[in-house]
Amino acid sequence: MPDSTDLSAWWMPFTANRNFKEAPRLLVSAKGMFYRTSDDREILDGTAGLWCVNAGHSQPRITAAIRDGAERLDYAPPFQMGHPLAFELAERLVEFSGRKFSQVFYTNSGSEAVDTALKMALAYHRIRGEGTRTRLIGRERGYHGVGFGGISVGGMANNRKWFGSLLAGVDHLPHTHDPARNAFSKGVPIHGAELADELERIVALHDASTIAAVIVEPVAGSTGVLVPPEGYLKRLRDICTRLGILLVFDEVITGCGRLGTPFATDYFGVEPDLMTVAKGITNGCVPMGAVFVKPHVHDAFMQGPSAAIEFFHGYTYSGHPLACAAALAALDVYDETGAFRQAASLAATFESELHALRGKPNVIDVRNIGLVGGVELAAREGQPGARGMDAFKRAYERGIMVRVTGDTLALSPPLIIDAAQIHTLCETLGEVFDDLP
Ligand code: PXG
Repeated sequence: MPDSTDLSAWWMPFTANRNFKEAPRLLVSAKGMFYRTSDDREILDGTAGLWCVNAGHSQPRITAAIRDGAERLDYAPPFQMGHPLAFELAERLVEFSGRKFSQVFYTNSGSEAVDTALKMALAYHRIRGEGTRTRLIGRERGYHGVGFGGISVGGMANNRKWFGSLLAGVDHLPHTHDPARNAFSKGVPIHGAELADELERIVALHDASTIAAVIVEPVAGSTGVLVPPEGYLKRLRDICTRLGILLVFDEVITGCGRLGTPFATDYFGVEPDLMTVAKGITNGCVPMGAVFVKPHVHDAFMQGPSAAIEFFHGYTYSGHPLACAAALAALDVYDETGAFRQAASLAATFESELHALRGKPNVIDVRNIGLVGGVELAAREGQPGARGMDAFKRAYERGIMVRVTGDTLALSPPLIIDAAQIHTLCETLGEVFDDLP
């Protein structure tokens, strides 16, 4: 194990750097459902890395595709140039979306996908002669990555308060967390569809003619797994449609099979105008994100002279050949292994194992949908987040990886998990809670 001085040069993201470097958790290899640590322990991956390795680690077909791809075409510029894999993948992704969307715009991360979608929404209205629509509406407790657009519409105070005045003209819907009515809901909670009507209140304040888009995570992940109340997303959709506001679903974690369907839009039967995707699109193996676009949005851009650039936006690595190779292989694997069906068929087991934690010390809520779970612990007096962090560390010592956000532990295992491994994850968490001060 390197000593702490060897670790100083990497300023780690979203990490208590000094605390981590005193007792580092180093992962040196991974295969299937397991990580291996630098002290040669096996860790059962309860989080698919960071919600991304949906087909399991070091998936041989994806690894081979990346290796072969690197040998064939290392890089190709995406501005006024192209390469075949990027087009092939775009077509496959459109197909993968059930042709709900007609185009994809590539980015390299979820944060970039979000900022791209927001810019697309603003430009869409302007192109159509509705340039007064400049406001963006997010939601309290939302997480949309770390770009200035994403943190502006996002609703997690710590991700915002350090960074100045952010984007102007942003407002927020209330979050949907309602433990008084919905604690220990299995799947979609019953109460709270009316919270979508808050959009009407915001519109009344600003006027619809000033609002470009509403962005929400269909299931909020980073804030601690908030499942949308029954009927909520449909109500948001109806209001947006009625008032000419674009609806963006941020599917960075809900996409690529997490709920047992290709996307949350399929699960809930509610369609956004734009959808942001990342993480599982390449099984987490190469950074990639994408914005999926409905035809009416895309077509609005395709009106001017054909020699004119339609959208002044893009990244050096948009549609990077290695990411495309990884994504194509990931789609093949998802398809051929029936990974999403497996996720769907394990969801009930996952739900009952997770809810068996009800009654353990300090457990104040359990939430779940598909292969996403959240277990919320009561905060220690005057120390929000401390009990959750302690639980996370103890779980890791006992050989399972979970995510912690505040005092909520989140589970989002690779879709290849089996029932016995689900049991191990939940049983181990239960043991951790039994001993946790
Ligand atoms: N949107 C959503 C909904 C996300 O969950 C992003 C955008 C940003 O993606 P990138 O690729 O830029 O990180 C995310 C990322 C957690 C956790 O602990 C979740 C994310 C990232 C880091 C931690 O739940 N999601």
